[in-house]
Amino acid sequence: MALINHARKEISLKIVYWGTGLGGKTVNVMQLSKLFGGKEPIQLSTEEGRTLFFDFKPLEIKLSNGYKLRYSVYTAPGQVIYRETRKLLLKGVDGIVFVADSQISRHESNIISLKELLNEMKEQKLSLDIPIVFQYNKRDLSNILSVKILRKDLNFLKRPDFRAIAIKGIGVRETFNEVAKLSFLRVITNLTSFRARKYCCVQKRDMR
Ligand SMILES: Nc1nc2c(ncn2[C@@H]2O[C@H](COP(=O)(O)OP(=O)(O)OP(=O)(O)O)[C@@H](O)[C@H]2O)c(=O)[nH]1
Ligand SMILES: [Mg+2]
Repeated sequence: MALINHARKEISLKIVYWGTGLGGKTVNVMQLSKLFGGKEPIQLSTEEGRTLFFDFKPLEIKLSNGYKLRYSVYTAPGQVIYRETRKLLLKGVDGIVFVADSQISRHESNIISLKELLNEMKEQKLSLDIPIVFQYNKRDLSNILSVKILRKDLNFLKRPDFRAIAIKGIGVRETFNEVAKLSFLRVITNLTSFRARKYCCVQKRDMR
């Protein structure tokens, strides 16, 4: 859930990169660091470079009204055994990037990972309006599925999607920009309708 601090003029949002093991989530976050600069990502990984708990990257964007948008970007470890860690990482999420591995051999794992995400969102009663952006990664490899098939099998909710070669930084910025924009807009929309509801309640009370 977004944290809004009007005194400090800060809005903090949590973004989680989710997807099957070795799909390219950590590479995305490392590329974000190159693209946006700022503090180096914090990595908690095994010796082989597999994410153990999460990777974390803070990002800051200044708005024209003087407010700062702070994004806390996490990757959820993709290996099957880290299910409990993934669950924890979804708490308070404002936007999700689902990184799919385009390789034919990883298709089943993508589907399992997506099912787990949707189940988990349901279990944790996370709102269905939380933005999910799809990224079809590893488009540089030869043994990959067409985007048409990936869309049909994974992105049946028809959310925004992007092709990527994360290792070369291709599609990384576009994917992040989209989830950053959508999660921010959702917070603003919810805030506005909350204020409107509050105003309506006051009006009704005054009319009694
Ligand atoms: N060819 C190719 N390889 C990629 C691409 N993106 C990532 N990789 C490689 O895929 C492997 C796994 O990438 P990671 O970013 O560590 O994957 P992950 O999703 O974080 O994996 P877990 O932490 O185990 O869940 C690494 O060897 C990367 O170099 C890509 O676009 N193309
Ligand atoms: Mg990783």
